[in-house]
Amino acid sequence: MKGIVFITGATSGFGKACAEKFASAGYPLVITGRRIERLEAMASALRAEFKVEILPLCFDVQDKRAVFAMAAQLPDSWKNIEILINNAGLALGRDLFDQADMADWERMIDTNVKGLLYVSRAILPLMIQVGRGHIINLGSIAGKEVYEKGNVYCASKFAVDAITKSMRIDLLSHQIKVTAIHPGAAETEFSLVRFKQDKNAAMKIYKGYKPLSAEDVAGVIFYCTQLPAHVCINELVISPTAQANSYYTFRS
Ligand code: NDP
Ligand code: 8X3
Repeated sequence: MKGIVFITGATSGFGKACAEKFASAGYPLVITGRRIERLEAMASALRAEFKVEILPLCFDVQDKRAVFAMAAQLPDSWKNIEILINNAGLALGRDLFDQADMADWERMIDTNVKGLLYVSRAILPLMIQVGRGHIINLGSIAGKEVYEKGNVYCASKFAVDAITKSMRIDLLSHQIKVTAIHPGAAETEFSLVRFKQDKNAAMKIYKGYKPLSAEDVAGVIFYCTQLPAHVCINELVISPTAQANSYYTFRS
């Protein structure tokens, strides 16, 4: 029997593609997000297509109480969590530091940093009890190099990078693997969210080259989880071939 995969931000993009990838390989899944109608539709579709158990859970990762209540209420049969994919996250705005909306800053920090911390702390006792586990944190190339108007989004992903490294050290004695995945430009709902539903601004990001797809990233995440117990990929930076780093993208 395969261990359970717990995915945050499973209603869209990388999280949804991970849900499909792991379900197709026979893993039982906990899929989470704030949009309950999407979670329920996905759960029905994945159960029907792949004959796997799916538990949809609706909560906001920013809400510490809700996160810990969710973990406390997990039915016993859903406690054998082997893989946690800390994927829920967002960018809001692309503005100069002195002009950015501070409410956007707060939401990015609350979601990308504090949300990841809450979910990890809530789920970790289950992994520690079983004596194994693998945590995958979604960072970004924005957490490797700061770019203009990236300010707090970049900072939140630098934090994910640092948290991943310190988790790996502090969880050594529990033999829990910790991996950071740092994608470059990938076409998901990410830019629509960042530009607050402005479709033109969102589409411009992906013009003139082939961005990563959610499935590209999910495939890499899946690969990282399939290695022998003594092998851990610490981090991977993945970009479209047309993108060298945060500054250089070749557009036709
Ligand atoms: P999407 O916008 O397609 O998906 C984001 C997911 O996060 C959604 O399922 C959303 O679910 C969930 N989410 C957002 N806020 C919350 C919250 N407060 N509580 C619970 N769930 C939340 O984006 P991506 O798939 O592209 O992004 C996934 C991760 O990858 C993010 O951490 C992002 O920063 C990172 N990333 C993305 C890149 C890209 O170019 N696309 C590149 C590098 C990293 P719901 O709205 O239902 O709550
Ligand atoms: C998303 C990639 O380059 O837009 O994390 O910051 S980027």
